[in-house]
Amino acid sequence: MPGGVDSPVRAFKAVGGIPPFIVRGQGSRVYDADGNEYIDYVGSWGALILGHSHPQIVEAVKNAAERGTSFGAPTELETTLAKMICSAIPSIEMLRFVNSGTEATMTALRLARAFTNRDKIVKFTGGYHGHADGLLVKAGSGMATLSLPNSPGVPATYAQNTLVASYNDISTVERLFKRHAGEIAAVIIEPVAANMGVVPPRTGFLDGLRQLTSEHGALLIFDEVITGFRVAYGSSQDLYHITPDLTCLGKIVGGGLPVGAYGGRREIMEMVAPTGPVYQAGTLSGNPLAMTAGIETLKVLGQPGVYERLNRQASSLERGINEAVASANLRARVTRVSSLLTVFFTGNPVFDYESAAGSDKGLFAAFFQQVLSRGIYWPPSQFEAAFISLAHSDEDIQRTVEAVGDAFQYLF
Ligand code: KE4
Repeated sequence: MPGGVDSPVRAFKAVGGIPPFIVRGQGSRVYDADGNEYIDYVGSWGALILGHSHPQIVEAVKNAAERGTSFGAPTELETTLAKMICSAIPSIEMLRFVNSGTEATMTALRLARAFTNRDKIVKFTGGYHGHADGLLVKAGSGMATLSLPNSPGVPATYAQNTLVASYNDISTVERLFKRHAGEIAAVIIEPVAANMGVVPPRTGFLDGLRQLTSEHGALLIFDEVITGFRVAYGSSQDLYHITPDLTCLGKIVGGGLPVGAYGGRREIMEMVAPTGPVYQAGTLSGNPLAMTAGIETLKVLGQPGVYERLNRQASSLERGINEAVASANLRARVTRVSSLLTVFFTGNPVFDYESAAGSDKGLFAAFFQQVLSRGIYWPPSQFEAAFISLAHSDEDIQRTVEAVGDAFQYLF
């Protein structure tokens, strides 16, 4: 297996050392093959917002498995989860389940091109939307981690239809619409950037995108694979009061099993086969186990007080780390949106990929190794988000703050 992993970021190339091989997860903890225990802030890259092996999910998935793992035929489970998502996110009038966030964004772009009859799309430097060919242009996440701004193997003909703007700079989008009037099918954005590290949208930025895309007959696609059901039950579009034309989901809606979804305005979604000509299919799409895990996850997230608790825990972690930064007199800063946060090792403000990339990645790597040795499993890249789950206790947060403080004292 290339790098011994099934996804590049897991190989720890950016932070050094051999990654622990995980054998079990329970609540906020993961355990490796050498018997070490860690407080986990990766949480399967955000999917496990309830924590590992949540009893309600495990029980439901076990029962579902006894009834069969996949049929390749319609089931009521898919409709149930679809209805839960549509009622949580009103801009999604119809949706289709797929097996990953990549499939969701790839299909959303195909659909946008078919609906508008245009070829070009706009993404943002440092935005990551999965590994579909046309999106591996100046991408974030693992590509930024490995300093691979673009990927070989993507034909120039694909890449030339992907235009790149700067996150939080609406003028760079305006210029693209002026230069390519009538050619842009869609703008795809992570409403809260999380694949350059966590970078919140500046006031007015998302509104500006909504206005520009509407004026120019282009679709606005919110890639909420990370932020969907993470930053609020209604996702980013509820938090920032923006209505996109299409939304992509993943991670949380699968409750730890492989799921992606794309959805939006009915008139657009009805173009998807078999009701329309835009083809997309999948053997295991909407499979009973993933649907069951998703349904149980959203049942828990829909309960009162859940997001208040997530945000409270994340806020106390942010406060504790900021205090540790101050007492170590460090050039570092924490950015946080709800229960997503990143520690950037820079003294400058971070508002886009360039400023995020100005962080000291060597310091980040040293920080990562120090907290790992103190039992904290932090995301192994400066360009990723740390995820707080409902399972992270006050004691977990306190222990993490102490470990971070000790690491800073040791390092600086
Ligand atoms: P997947 O194909 O990995 O399920 O989803 C792709 C994707 C799409 N959109 C956004 C905003 C995403 O963050 C992702 C995937 N996220 C990364 C972590 N930043 C997955 C972890 C990995 O690549 O191993």
